[in-house]
Amino acid sequence: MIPKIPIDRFAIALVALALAAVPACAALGIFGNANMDDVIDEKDIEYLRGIIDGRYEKTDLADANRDGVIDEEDIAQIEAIIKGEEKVLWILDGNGEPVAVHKPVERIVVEYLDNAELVSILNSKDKVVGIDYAVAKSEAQFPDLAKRKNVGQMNEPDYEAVLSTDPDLLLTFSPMNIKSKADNLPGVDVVFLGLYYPDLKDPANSKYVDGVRKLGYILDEEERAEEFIRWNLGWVEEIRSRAAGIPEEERAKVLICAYPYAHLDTGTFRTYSMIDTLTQMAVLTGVKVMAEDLPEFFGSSYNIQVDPEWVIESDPDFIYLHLVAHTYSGLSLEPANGYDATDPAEIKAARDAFASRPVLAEMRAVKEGKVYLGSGSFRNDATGGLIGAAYMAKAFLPEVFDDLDPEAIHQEYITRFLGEDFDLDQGGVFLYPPIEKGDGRLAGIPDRYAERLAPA
Ligand SMILES: [Ca+2]
Ligand SMILES: [Ca+2]
Repeated sequence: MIPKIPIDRFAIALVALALAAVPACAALGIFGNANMDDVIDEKDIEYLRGIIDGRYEKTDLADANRDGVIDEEDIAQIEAIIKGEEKVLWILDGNGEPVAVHKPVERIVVEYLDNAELVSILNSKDKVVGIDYAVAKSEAQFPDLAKRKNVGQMNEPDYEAVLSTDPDLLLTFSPMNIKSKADNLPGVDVVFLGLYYPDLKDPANSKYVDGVRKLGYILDEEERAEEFIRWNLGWVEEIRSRAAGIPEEERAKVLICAYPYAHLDTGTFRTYSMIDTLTQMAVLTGVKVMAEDLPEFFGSSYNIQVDPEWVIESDPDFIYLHLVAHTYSGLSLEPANGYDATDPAEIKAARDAFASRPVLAEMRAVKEGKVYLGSGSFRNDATGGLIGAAYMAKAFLPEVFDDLDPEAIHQEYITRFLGEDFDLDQGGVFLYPPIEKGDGRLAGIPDRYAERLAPA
């Protein structure tokens, strides 16, 4: 679960972009990236020499060793970063705050799904010495990592448990409490990468992509990070370019809600604002999200509470209910979903319970069977919303995305990037009802349930 945070803390000042010598892209948030592009290389050394001899203006990331002066020592630091031999790497974290990371990093504690996945992607599973509650509960997804020391839920950390693993680095999921975590974990570098900001309107310049790239530098896996970023951005662009052809008046309307709020008759529903990955995924596919008409839509809070009356009046074409299997705060919720779920019976029962609420029965999406339940993995994985968007695209717009196979993208992510043997034809409950691919093959739940779906 994501707490509220202010979103306006983009601390990378882009003053440098006014300079002719600087390319127009978001700067890799590492000190030493003197020319403010997306890599640390020889050009930064040249740029730094230009600053020293007065030809170029100082940039925000030029002071590579952060000692307040720009001199030969910064050139030495950049050379060390290029060789992977730096003792300390200074970065701007996902909140735009400077953080020192001591290298080499050999022992890592990961919080929650995205960090566990990203460390796996960057060939560094062996360095994980501690995991949080959610990863420990996810044995099917993380057969190796789930066996590492479980330090508990990290919303309110057990600091002794974390310290008992003697970590060099703690990768935090939440942008909150970073300072108190750092204060309570002497000798441990606490880093929030910013993976929860995929900005699917402009993903190449997002904090998510920057976070992937930064962890590449921290773990000396820069090339692997770039390989993953290229793959990810390629698919995002594929989805975007197809959605671009949908005329405005033909855009399907989708209501996204958190399942626990939608299911329990609490008198309120929870939908999501534009900064939330769920909303961004849906928008990427070319649909209109119902929340976009709400005044809070462009606000800084992820969640927007709405009345059942608003939900009923909005009468969308589709309802998408977001599930969470294991929360960041250490709870396991029903229905079972994600990699570790194998039988869709629970998610089907959950859908039936929602659709049978009398107050909702007259909604078009309910009557037409266009209510989807989606796994929390889609919001909290390390793909920045890509996999969730691929499933949504196929569910909401099957004609536009006729030959897109979300399961194939998902399987490639698991096999090629996470490095796991997990087979989506055999296990996992990610979307219900599933996508029928023909010939008895399904995407979203294992293929063996195809018969159960067939009309009697
Ligand atoms: Ca650079
Ligand atoms: Ca310096």
